[in-house]
Amino acid sequence: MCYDKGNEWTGRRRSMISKQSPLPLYYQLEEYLKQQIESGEWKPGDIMPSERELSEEFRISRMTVRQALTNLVNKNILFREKGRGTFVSHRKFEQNLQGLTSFSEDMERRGLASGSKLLYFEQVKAGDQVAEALAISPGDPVYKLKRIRLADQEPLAVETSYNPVSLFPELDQKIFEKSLYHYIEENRQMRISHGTQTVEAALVTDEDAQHLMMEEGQPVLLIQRVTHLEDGRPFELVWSIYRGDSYKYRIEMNRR
Ligand code: 16G
Repeated sequence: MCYDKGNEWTGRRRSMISKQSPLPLYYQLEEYLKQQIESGEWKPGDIMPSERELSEEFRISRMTVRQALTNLVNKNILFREKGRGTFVSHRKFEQNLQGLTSFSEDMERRGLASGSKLLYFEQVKAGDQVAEALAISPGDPVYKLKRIRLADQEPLAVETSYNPVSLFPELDQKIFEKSLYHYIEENRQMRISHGTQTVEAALVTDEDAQHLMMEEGQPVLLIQRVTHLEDGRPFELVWSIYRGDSYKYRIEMNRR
């Protein structure tokens, strides 16, 4: 992290906190630090200056600094590690629960480059659960694949999908290295219409922790989706595991 950027910067920073302002000092510092993080000056994983450094830097009490840092920790913008210090948290992507979008579309909307790393791609016989979700018979062939979904090269999710071979006999791994939804709608000219999704909390497995560059046992969001074509046929059953520190869902609610 570029904490010490020389005297000019130090002076500019100090002037961000004004004792003349009607706003409380902790709040001014909190807003200032938040803005530095949002602008990318401090990046996820960066260590924050210590309370002592900040209090000397901004000429405010350590109590005030502590309050600003604690508020940012409570908002998950920063996190503390015992004996190590305070760090900038990973960006949390907010995902609206209305609308049926693909990972590629979600990333594009955020101005990020979406990517996929295919871990495996194979044809297997559908088990009972998969067959039921995809409205096929047990034993029917399905594609089974697992891919790491990347946002600007950073792993954000791991997805395990099942797709009926009968619907797409020609699918190959190249399609999953890009966008499945794009392929279905643009190349196959089929219409994706609706889906059902559940979201639950889980702890990451050792294997997925490695894919997502997380510590094992950390929280993740486990999302299961079944998606249908316009004629009602289900074309995918997907389990997505999103980093708990990177993703949150937003639900708009109307009372009536
Ligand atoms: C999203 C979907 C997943 C779908 C994929 C298609 C969730 C939780 N899951 O990741 O079900 O298969 O998008 O993405 O949103 P693609 O078109 O980029 O391949």
